[in-house]
Amino acid sequence: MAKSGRLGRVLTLLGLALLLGACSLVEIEDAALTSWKPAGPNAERIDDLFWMVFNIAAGVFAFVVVALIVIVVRFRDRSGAKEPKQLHGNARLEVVWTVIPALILATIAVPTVQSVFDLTGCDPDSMRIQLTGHQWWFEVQYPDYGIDTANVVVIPAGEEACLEMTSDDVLHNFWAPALHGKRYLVPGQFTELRLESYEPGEFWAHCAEYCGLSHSLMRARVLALAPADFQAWVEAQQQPAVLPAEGTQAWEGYQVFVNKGCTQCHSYRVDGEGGNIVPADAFNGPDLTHFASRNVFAGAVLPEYGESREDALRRWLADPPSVKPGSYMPNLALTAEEIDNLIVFLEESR
Ligand code: HEC
Ligand SMILES: [Cu+2]
Repeated sequence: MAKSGRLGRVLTLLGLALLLGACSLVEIEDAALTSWKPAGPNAERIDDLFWMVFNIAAGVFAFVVVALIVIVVRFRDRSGAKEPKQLHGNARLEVVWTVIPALILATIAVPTVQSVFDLTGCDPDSMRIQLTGHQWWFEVQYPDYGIDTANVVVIPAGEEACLEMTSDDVLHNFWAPALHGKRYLVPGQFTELRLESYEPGEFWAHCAEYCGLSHSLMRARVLALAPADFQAWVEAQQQPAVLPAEGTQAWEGYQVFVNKGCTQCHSYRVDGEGGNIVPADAFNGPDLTHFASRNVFAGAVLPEYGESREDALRRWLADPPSVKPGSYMPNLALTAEEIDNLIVFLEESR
């Protein structure tokens, strides 16, 4: 065999091995962005459609391959065999092979178009959640409850919640594959996405449109809670922060927070004295009132797998752009002591 032919074969085999290797990732906990495990009615609808189309395509493939093999074997050139009968123009055959594919395409088109319409927009009665894309994190607001949080979209299980999505800067896209397909977040427009999970659970999401340097670090979570737990979560989020007692380390951290520029970008709701901290709009960062109630932060990329929250926070506060290139949270040149105090303060902000 020619050398280049052999190389081609080896490369093909390697390519196939890589491709198959990717399938094994599906079972790993870390590869949670799989669309093979629908966990709600909308994702299930998409999954059903996918399998229907796949099965039809597999049937067509099998038919073509079998027909090809039969023809190749039956009409192969044998010594002494006479040439098979030559046909030209068979109206019946041509009608059949036009009508059958047309029927197959119609079988696919009708449920596809129906699903596209059914999956677009929300039930008008469903709970509204506003999702705003920022480079590189998701802001999550509940207008009915006056809640402002980040990166973790909390919904009640077994009910539809409606994401009303927009962007503060460039195009983003929200994709929680266990619950739905992808949909754009467009500056100056609102798009809707219905989110529903059958059972309580935590689902991974990712920005699915390239949006700048840290696009790959713009993730999110959907946390579906049992309805009673959801109510409890709402009530806890509605509370203003409890300020730490004077003289404690958390209090020292609060002093750093109000004196080191954090409040230029981060809101923090406190009761009474001093009132709410609301930064100028131009420098919007996540609301930190209940920071510690979120299990992930900084676009749901921290803490990294296996890292403690404290280590992750320390890394983040020391130099955000080194964790997320291009981050709009600058390195504020904090001392180690300031960072320690801030961590205690933030981790008490439940
Ligand atoms: C110039 C604006 C700006 C300033 C000043 C700033 N931040 Fe941030 N901060 C941000 C932005 C933007 C993000 C979101 C970054 C991301 O996820 O990509 C962020 C994220 C965070 C987060 C993660 C929040 C979450 O839930 O994802 C924490 C904690 C935080 N900042 C703390 C602080 C502290 C403490 C200070 C003061 C020492 C501070 N920030 C100063 C803009 C700022
Ligand atoms: Cu993005």
